[in-house]
Amino acid sequence: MKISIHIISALIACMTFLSGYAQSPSSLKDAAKGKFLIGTALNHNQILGHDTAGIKIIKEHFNAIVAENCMKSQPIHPQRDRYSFSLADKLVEFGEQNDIVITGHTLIWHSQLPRWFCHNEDGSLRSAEELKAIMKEHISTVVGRYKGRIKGWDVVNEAIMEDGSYRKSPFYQILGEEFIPLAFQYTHEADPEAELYYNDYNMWAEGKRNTVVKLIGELRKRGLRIDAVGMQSHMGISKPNLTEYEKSIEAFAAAGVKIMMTEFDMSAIPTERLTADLAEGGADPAKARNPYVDGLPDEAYQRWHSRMEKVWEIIMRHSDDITRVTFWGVCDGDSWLNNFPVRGRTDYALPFDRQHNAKPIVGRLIEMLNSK
Ligand code: 9MR
Repeated sequence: MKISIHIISALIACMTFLSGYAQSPSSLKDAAKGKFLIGTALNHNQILGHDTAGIKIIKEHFNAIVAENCMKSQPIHPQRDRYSFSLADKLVEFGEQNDIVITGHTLIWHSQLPRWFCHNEDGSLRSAEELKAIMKEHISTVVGRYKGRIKGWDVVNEAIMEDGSYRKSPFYQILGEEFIPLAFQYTHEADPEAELYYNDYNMWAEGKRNTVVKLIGELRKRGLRIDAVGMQSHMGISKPNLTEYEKSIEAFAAAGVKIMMTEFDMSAIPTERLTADLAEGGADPAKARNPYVDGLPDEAYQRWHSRMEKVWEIIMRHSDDITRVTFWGVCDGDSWLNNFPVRGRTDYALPFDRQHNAKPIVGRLIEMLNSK
């Protein structure tokens, strides 16, 4: 009798363990719960509902979305007196219907910027007063439209160079560094509840890191809001140096803001390959530019997978300071890296493949998130 009671309690313990195991989260967003949001960027096909397989993945794995393109100034405000909100409206509705956090990308950026924004019809730069009025009108219209529905905005994107100097964009040429605090002020006025972010690529670079830290201090000194810094995190297979990347996370956290990986992806194509093959001569330049057109060799996948793990070890180490990790696209076929730095090539930069299957890295990231 005693023995059978032992056996029963052992069985119960075993079943409890197994059911606990079965319940441990199997999606990225569930595994990341309580740590940070897990996001992805939506393209037109997803926003319009055409990419049904992509949408299924978005709903299953992600609890944050951002527009890959449709909220940038060119698409959303193509002419001075004309806005085009239809895609952006749909993105926001999709987020709300599916209980997904929406962030806005991006208000003030030198790229995908309609020419009229900073230039007069004769090609000359607008006056400071005129540009301020245009920025204010643009920001209050776009941010105001989605007031209370968008958690936070990439207010300014890519304004600082790797050496720490300011990019000589039309905004800078007209207003100097002042265009940044102005943009933060206008955004806050348009939606006082919205979080405000400064977003940039190559944030591992020392010069850029230092100027971003100074910028945070300057905004705060003026009483302006800045909640987080967006480290875009477009990673290469051998660059950047991950120690420098981690130093930037630490520096931004020490400056008192949260950190978000806002455009995470990792090219599987070694950049050195093109240069080396072409330099050797005799190599097929087309092949060097697009080496994995017929599929990613296992060895190249393993290299990508283990570097992803290394980056995510850093992310996990700093998860208390990180509020969101957003991938720049859903599946490999969606990635901008298929057209950069070489047009029309086949890259493998995202956690889901071209057939919409999860790569082994998805399971590994879930495991890493669950074990933290
Ligand atoms: O992924 C975007 C691509 O579809 C656009 O053609 C490109 C235009 O510049 O912008 C890409 O997204 C960029 C993002 O908005 C800002 N950081 C760099 C991203 C990749 O270029």
